[in-house]
Amino acid sequence: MQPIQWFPGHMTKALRMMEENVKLCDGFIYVLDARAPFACFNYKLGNLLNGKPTLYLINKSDAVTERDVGLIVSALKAEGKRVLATVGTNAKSGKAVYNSVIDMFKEKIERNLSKGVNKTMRVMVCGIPNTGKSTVINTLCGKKQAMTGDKAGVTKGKQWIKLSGLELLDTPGTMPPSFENQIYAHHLAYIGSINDGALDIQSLALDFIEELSVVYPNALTDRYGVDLSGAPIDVYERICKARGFMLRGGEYDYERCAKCLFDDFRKQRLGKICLETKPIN
Ligand SMILES: Nc1nc2c(ncn2[C@@H]2O[C@H](COP(=O)(O)OP(=O)(O)O)[C@@H](O)[C@H]2O)c(=O)[nH]1
Ligand SMILES: [Mg+2]
Repeated sequence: MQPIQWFPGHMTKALRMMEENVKLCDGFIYVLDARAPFACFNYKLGNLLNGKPTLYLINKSDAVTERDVGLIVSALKAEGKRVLATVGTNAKSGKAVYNSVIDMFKEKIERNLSKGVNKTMRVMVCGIPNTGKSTVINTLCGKKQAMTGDKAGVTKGKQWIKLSGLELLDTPGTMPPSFENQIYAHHLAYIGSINDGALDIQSLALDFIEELSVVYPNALTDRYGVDLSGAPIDVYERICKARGFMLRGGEYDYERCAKCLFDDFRKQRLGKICLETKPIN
């Protein structure tokens, strides 16, 4: 496996940016990608949310099977987490998220009321890139409401979207992905949560082919009509050939093939693929 690296300075900067907003919030909606949910945690930033109530969304649940969603929900619930499987663009999911968030604050709101305090709970949607945070914000509140704030640059304070009984920060809390666990780092690269520009896409494709050949062998054979014998590079070259990704002189166009492979995976053209139904050590 070709290691994926990241600079610690990025982590520190992202952390500093989030810390200020975290302080203003009573709780969080933490968006995970159902295709690699455990990779979506940044264990180094574990303390960031500081024990405040958090609802974990297993978003993009349409991209994996119901059975896998069930396994992920069970694994996270076993860790004592509040979990909900969602499809970010789905209005029904939006309603379910809203209800779960209200439920999450029930005790706190009652405690406040008994002291004569009527305080609106403030929530931030957070998670690593590309998990669907913006989509969830839009579904939760409707685009119209999200845009009703004052113009950027005019207002200095944070923009909050008012929902019934809640206020939602209108900007997502983007957390840096973690690179400690290289299996997770690879999964994040596959699902598109790590900027492709920072990656060696050809060696990534090779690693992806190797993993898929074991866990979802039919995904590659069904889509590209290739057999999986030999080494991952043999399969890679067979896909190049099957797709016509060849350069003049009979060379393989590995780059184009890699892009096509990840595009197919990310758009679910390889079928429903879940890379993690439980934590990987
Ligand atoms: N299949 C699927 N795609 C989704 C879902 N939620 C969001 N997306 C897509 O995932 C991509 C990233 O979403 P975005 O909200 O921009 O992610 P953010 O970077 O976390 O804000 C977009 O192409 C969305 O349309 C979902 O539940 N299912
Ligand atoms: Mg976004």
